[in-house]
Amino acid sequence: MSSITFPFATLPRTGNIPLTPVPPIADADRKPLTKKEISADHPTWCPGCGDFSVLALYFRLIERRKMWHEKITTVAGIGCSSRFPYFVQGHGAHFIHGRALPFASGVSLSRPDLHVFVFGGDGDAFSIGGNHFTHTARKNIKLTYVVMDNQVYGLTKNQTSPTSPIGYKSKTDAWGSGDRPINPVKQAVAAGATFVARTSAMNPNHVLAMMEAAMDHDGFSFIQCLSECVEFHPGAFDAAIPRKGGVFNEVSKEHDVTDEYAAYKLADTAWPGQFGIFYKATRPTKNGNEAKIIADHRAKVTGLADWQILQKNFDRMK
Ligand SMILES: Cc1ncc(C[n+]2csc(CCOP(=O)(O)OP(=O)(O)O)c2C)c(N)n1
Ligand code: SF4
Ligand SMILES: [Mg+2]
Repeated sequence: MSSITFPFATLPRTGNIPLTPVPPIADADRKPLTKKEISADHPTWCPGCGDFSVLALYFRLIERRKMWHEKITTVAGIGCSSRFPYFVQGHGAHFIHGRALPFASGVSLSRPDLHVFVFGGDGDAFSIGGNHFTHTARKNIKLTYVVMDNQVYGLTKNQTSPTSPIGYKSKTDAWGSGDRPINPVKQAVAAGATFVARTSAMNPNHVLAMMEAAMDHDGFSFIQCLSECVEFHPGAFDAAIPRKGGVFNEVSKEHDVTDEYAAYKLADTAWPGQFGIFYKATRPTKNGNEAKIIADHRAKVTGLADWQILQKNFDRMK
């Protein structure tokens, strides 16, 4: 048997080599991450799937806004759309079906300095994750949630989703769905989301503008992004695509985004509806509330390390 020579075996053993300190680079001098640096595996979506566009725009957002790896977290649940974090070279998690928001809430509350982005599908958000959607919205946790709404369960190959239109034929409704679909914008406004927008993956500039506005919002920002499933629900959004004879109606500049009832009414516009920011409000965030509780408490117990404060709390609960 021939012997294998490990190349480093010939290097002299030097013990602990002191590292040369590297001066930190000021943010202003750092180059933005490029698509090459932030993209991971080749996306495994079907050719033509609307989700490709959302991913490409997320990369553009990261580059445009000069966000670096240590400042972004990308979280998702389970579904075709929720494969998103696999394709992002960065911190994040492809979590449990419907549980992306609780996970992301923990990240946001413990690291309020991060931009937390959550991506997922209509099933993930409004079926199994429906309760989490409501509570994350009402608690106004600072994160951006982009629901890639294809009006179907794509990953599991064509079941009716909470946003499927009446009459939609699927494996679970062979004769056509008879259930009234939920309206994601109304759902978000009613739950207490403080930023609510609607866009379409077929309009890249608009998606980017909505993502930028959402990430700049201090609170729970929600975007319903129509994203076509070309495999199981092709043509679902043609009515909003001008080159297919549809109309992309943007929310009028006269719309008062602070008026909750106006947002609700606007969300009832006949299909394919309107696109833009429906609602935006300034309300205390859970991040802010918790930071205050922590600061007040720390002020009362000066001289103690965080672990000692925790220990004291546990002792008090005995
Ligand atoms: C707890 C649990 N229940 C059910 C499933 C099966 N499942 C995986 S994805 C999915 C629905 C996906 O639909 P959606 O969230 O709309 O994402 P899409 O695939 O359409 O992007 C379901 C029911 C699962 N993975 N885990
Ligand atoms: S099944 Fe539909 S949602 Fe899933 S990757 Fe294919 S086109 Fe996209
Ligand atoms: Mg879906």
